[in-house]
Amino acid sequence: MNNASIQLKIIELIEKAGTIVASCHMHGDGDGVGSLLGLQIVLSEAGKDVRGAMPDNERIPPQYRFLPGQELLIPFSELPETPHLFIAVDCGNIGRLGNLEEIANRAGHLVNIDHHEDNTYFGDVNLVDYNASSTAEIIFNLLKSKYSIGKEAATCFYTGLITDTGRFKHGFTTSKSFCMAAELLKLGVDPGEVARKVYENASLGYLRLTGLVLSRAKKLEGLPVVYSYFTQKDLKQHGIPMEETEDLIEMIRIAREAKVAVLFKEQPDGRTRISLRSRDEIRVGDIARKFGGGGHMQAAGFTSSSSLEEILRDIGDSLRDQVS
Ligand SMILES: [Mn+2]
Repeated sequence: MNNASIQLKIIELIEKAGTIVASCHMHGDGDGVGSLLGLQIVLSEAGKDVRGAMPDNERIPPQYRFLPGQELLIPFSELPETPHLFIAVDCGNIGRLGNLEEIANRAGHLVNIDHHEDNTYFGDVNLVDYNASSTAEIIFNLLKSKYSIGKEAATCFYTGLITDTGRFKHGFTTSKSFCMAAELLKLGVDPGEVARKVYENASLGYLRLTGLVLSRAKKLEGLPVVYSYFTQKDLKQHGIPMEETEDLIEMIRIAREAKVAVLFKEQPDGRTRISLRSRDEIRVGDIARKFGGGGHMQAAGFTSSSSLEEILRDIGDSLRDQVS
């Protein structure tokens, strides 16, 4: 099936469904949360019984709490056990749905809408476009063919678009991304307001944590890698929840020496979450997958129980394979 017929199939499933459950991936980012909330607003306004939920009842990261539609989100305990339709957005694989995976598996139909290169096509219907800037772009194009989209949903999709493109600078930022932005602005989006809410909304504690992480930044001997770390103790000391650290790696990747930026985040269970960013031809997505993680070619991550030194050595070895 080509994308146009897949779109038609999904609209048909939405139109036929009694109850719909929708979710994004765990540790929701601007694209996941924006796509989910936008989808939920549009379908609710169209009279559909759609219930959006966050995996594992996670809270939405603070920089996205200005987005409309959050009052419509439903806690796990109140979700239907077997919805007619489950829509997973921005999820590379079904495990990314956390505790919602079981509901997705029981649903009459499972629709997978995503743009990750490592998507496993876990749905009965899969609308996956690796060349899309964001899942928000795919969902906006899907929904506008059938439903009306107002300022609130447009603001959600715009947030997905600007965060996943890194404000129109990462790969897959194309003329289509700018055309979509123009369409969303015509629907009433205030780009200044969204940018202020998402990017100029840090707490003082976050600034201090950023300072600490930057002061620890080091270059890996002989390789274009700059890395740093933070611990659970650092988070506690500065009063920062883990979900607020999603963009911290962006400060490391701007180093001229950093073709690869690595941030080690100590998890509550003692393991380490490793965030990776790259530029030029370096594919950190391959490295993350090698160690059981996933993501995009130039923005990926994995979790490990090894020490920081061991992980750095593994990353260095994998990188040498790519560079040589
Ligand atoms: Mn995305």
